Amino acid sequence: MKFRRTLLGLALAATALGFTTGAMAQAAYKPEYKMSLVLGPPTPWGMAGKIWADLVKERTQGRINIKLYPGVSLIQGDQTREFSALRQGVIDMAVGSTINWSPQVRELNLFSMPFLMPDYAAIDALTQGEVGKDIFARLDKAGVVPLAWGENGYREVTNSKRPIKSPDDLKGMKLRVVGSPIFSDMFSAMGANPTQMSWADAQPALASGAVDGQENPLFLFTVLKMHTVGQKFVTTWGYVADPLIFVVNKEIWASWTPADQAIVRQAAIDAGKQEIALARKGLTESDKPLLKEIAGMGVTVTQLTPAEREAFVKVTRPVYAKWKGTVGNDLVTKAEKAIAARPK
Ligand code: X2X
Repeated sequence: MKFRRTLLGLALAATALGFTTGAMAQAAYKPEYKMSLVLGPPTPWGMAGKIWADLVKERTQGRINIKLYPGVSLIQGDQTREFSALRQGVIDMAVGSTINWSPQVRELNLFSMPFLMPDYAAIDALTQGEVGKDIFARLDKAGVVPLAWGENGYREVTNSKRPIKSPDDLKGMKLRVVGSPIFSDMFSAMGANPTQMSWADAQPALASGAVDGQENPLFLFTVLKMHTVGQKFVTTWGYVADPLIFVVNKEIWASWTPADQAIVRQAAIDAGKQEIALARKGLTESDKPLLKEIAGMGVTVTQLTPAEREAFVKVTRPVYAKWKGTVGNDLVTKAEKAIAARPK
């Protein structure tokens, strides 16, 4: 009898304790978490955020409630400040592009090295392999909690002037480029006239003709109807693809129970998988329906032959060599090996 009473007492104490820790943790949760994104739904990038937030809400029964802030509105559209804002807690979580965080984490420039990743299997060989783990360790050290990979995609060049088939066609062309210096280096090496600006500034600049062209994944072309702002020429050259990374601010992460951390992590992994499929839709099928859709908008779509592509590879080799040192020789060599060994 005495034994039974002790057991009961223990059980009651444990329940009370469990209740208290649960309630304390609960109290530390914010009513709403702020997720930063550059592109909102219906782009694949925006869907990455939405799917993640929806899964988390559902699986935590609303304990973790996330609001999307597309257009990097928490930092007034200045996407190159997103990583610092995440670290400082101005932003609670984000699905961000490797390009936008590379000013703070130089290793992320790996994915922007010209013609490093010839196909989707090459991207996967990096993000899903040892290189991906190295990059996550680096991000952790830089002060955020990395959870999963997504994809913005292959960045193809569009312009209002002429079909681009060779570096000569780029001569003097004024192109908007993202805020990482490797892009200015590449486009200067190809003979173009690159100007760095945020995506928020790029849209009016395209509309007014202040710039002749830009480069971004093609779903953005159709979502924004870029042919209506004079973008009549598209060249698919697959020179660079930017992955997306799902991350959480470290203090926010630490405020969640281990069970909720596991839910948020798994939801990011699931959302990333779904989103990568969306990002590749229309581009991985053999007849590339997305290119047909763009051609149907009255746009000239130029698909480079291997020989034409090679001319661009050649003029950007010095940029590759220079940035190999900046990114880190060991990491780039590891990436080159992983790509060479990818399943084809
Ligand atoms: O600014 C861009 O071009 C965009 C939307 O692709 C990124 O945020 C990297």
